[in-house]
Amino acid sequence: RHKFWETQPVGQFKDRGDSSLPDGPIEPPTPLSEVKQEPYNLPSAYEWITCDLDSDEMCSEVYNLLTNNYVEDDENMFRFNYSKEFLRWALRPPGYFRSWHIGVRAKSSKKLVAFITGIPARIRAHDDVVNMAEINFLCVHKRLRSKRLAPVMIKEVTRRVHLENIWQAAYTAGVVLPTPISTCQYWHRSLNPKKLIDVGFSRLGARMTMSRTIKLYKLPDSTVTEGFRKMELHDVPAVTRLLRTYLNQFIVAPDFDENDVEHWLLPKEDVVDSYLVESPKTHEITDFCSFYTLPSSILGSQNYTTLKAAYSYYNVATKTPLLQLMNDALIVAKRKDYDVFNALDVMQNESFLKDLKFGPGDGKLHYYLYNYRIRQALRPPELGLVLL
Ligand code: NHW
Ligand code: EN5
Repeated sequence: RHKFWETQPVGQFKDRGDSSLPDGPIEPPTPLSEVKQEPYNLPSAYEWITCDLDSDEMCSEVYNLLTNNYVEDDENMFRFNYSKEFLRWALRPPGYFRSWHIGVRAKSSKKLVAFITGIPARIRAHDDVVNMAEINFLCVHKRLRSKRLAPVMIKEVTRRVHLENIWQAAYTAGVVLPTPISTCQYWHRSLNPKKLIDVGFSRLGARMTMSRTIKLYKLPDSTVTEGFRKMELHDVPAVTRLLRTYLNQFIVAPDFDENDVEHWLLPKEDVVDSYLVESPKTHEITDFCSFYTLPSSILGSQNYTTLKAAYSYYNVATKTPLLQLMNDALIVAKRKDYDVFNALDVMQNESFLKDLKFGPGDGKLHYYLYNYRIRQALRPPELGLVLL
């Protein structure tokens, strides 16, 4: 069934539920001197490159490959359109390795035809904080599909991760592979229902008119929570404390320090938005919410080319009800002209999805760990991790 994945240190379908196998690393690290020193072989027409994202030219090549060849929905109506600024942010967190930004080029034309990336992250599973790679942006040009290039890309990124003495990884995918640690559901909250219906992202409900639908999804112009404001640099220590305490309750979650929070959560225009609640009396930071910006190209519309989507990121409510905090996040997103607000059913998101008029999407997201077994699959509310 899975000629490649059967050879890898990942949970195998046949071992599911086998309680004789312990949680934790599947295989031990090998001495660095035993890690293969040369890159894996590619078909002879292609060569490996390390992508320097400082270079605008390289960044544009990556952007163009992904814009034309990255993830689509199951009916090929929309394709993720990560911006260049987003890619730079996503791929250069604290301690990143340039060698983990891997491209494949055609030798003759020099065209970029495939890509895969890793970034370092500390991820906690139960009480074990593990240095991992987060793997993302695996992409093979449409013309080169089904030629078993993906396994070579995955083996090469694995080799380069091993060279940094890191032996575990986390990744998500829309497809089922051996073996998800959790399977989550996408939910969508219409902000601009007319456009969403026009482009086929959503449909007019039964016995609904356009004007009733627009009214249903209407939001106030301003937020309601007192002390709600944009996060600033001086908030990093307080937000880090809030987030660390919150993430402790989940079985799998990132272990963020102040540097991580500054990188991942400090607002960056059209990339990541973060808001918090500062108590008007005590100036304490009591609540926090964030979303990232990931537009999709609309593949078949006469009237529109892109769908502007916000994706729920990390949210923490200690004083303000989470429902009210997220309603304020919707209000902000609407004011900033997003068409839709997306969220997974991870963490405590289920507590607001239905009340805030999110509806389930047709997409699922499967979470995976490489070389780390978790015997029992997690329910989405036990998961405290959001990948980009
Ligand atoms: S998920 C998004 C992945 N990208 C896309 O969907 C973009 C559009 N599709 C494509 O570009 C987020 C191609 O279809 C791709 C596959 C490149 C997906 N993950 O070359 P072949 C991520 O980036 C397996 C893992 O012929 P292709 C996460 C498939 O099961 N494996 O296929 C990435 C089969 O193996 P099997 C995937 O269609 C995580 C083999 O690839 C996969 O031309 C990577 C077929 O290869 C996927 N999304 O290219 C793993 N899709 O055993 C990281 C297919 O079943 C692991 N496959 O025969 C950790 C590494 C680091 C460890 C460090 C210690
Ligand atoms: C790695 N970082 O399928 C990510 N999206 O539901 C890679 N559906 O947008 C893995 N098909 O349901 C990504 N509208 C896996 C996801 C790939 C993209 C994907 C789904 C998630 C999606 C939309 C559009 C469907 C178009 C036809 C969808 C319904 C919205 C509706 C709004 C009103 C209330 C009910 C729901």
